[in-house]
Amino acid sequence: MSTETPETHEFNKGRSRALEKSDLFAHAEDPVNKGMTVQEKLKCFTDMVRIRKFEQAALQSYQKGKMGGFLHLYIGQEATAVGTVSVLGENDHIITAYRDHGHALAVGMGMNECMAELYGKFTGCSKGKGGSMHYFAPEKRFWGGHGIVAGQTPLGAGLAYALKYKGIKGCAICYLGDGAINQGVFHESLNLVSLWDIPVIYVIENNGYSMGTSQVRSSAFPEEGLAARATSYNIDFDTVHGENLYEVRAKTSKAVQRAYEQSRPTVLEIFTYRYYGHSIADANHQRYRTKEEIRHYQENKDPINVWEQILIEEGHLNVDKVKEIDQAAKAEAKEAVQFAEESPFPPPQQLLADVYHSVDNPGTHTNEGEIFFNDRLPY
Ligand SMILES: Cc1ncc(C[n+]2csc(CCOP(=O)(O)OP(=O)(O)O)c2C)c(N)n1
Ligand SMILES: [Mg+2]
Repeated sequence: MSTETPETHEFNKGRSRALEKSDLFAHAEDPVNKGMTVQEKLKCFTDMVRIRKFEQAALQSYQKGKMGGFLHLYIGQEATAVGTVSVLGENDHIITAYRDHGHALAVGMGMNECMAELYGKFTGCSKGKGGSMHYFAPEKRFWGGHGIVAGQTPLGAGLAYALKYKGIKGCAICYLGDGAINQGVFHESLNLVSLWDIPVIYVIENNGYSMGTSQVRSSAFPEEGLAARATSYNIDFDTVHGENLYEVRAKTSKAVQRAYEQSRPTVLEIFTYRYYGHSIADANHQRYRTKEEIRHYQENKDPINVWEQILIEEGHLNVDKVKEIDQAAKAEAKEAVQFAEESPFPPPQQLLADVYHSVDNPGTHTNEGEIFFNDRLPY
């Protein structure tokens, strides 16, 4: 069977027409964007550049054989993590799948702890025992980093349920891929969060592919998109052009307000694209999509370039400043590589630690099922 999938390309072309100037500013006047300070706008730009430079450095190290395991790159999708996280408040939580580097840096995790984790070092955010797919920072309300496709979707419902149960005004964003939407557990989650009015936002990061299978070949969907499946559960939904940070923020913010004010869930489908293969092991990714398709996204829909263009138009950025931000991020990533290389591996006696909370903390077991959360949340 040919691995060429012309229908994929057609689909992607359909949703990926080159942007016009009016597209760039279509959501600039949304209250959440109008109220942005210059500093906040530049922070979003810097955060996206940092994610990209971090991953480019990680890729180099991987190719030099410095790390093992999986490495799923987020390059091309940066505005989704940065845009969605940038509208969240102090009681909001996030959880995602294995393509998690972007979300981790967006919530403020450091490059050092993230790079060291890739190297399997004890200074990593999961003490070197999680690797690329299992970044965690509970104190930043980031709950991982999950390898089972859609496995995070009931957990996301649980995070939001806890907020409601405790009477806290907040929400949880649960990210999932386009390949995860056909998993039964996602549908069970949708049913419950609607039935019980749970303030969760499911963000489908539709990058067009589930490993080597295009989205059009794997999922039935109506004209309105994958997110329209939410209507079966009486849940509001929207679609988002993921290359435009203004649009990501505007539509996420609407969903956050719905969660805060009505304790209702939302499904958002964010159209995006990954430039690299599914993981670094996917060396054949140019056999299930064309070079032209990849180039089309890089040239016309790159989230960093689009935001750069917007900020230059608005007078907040110029070529020199872009260079400066770029170089600083590159230097930060280089230092993180050095930190990771110089860090120790976990001692063998730590192998079984951090697997079960009740094993590490004997005597704390109760039937309430809340131990882990109770001593980590500030409320
Ligand atoms: C339950 C389960 N089935 C299969 C796999 C193997 N697998 C890992 S990633 C993946 C593709 C998921 O694609 P998508 O949800 O679109 O996320 P993306 O990789 O594009 O971010 C599959 C099938 C898995 N990890 N878990
Ligand atoms: Mg996908």
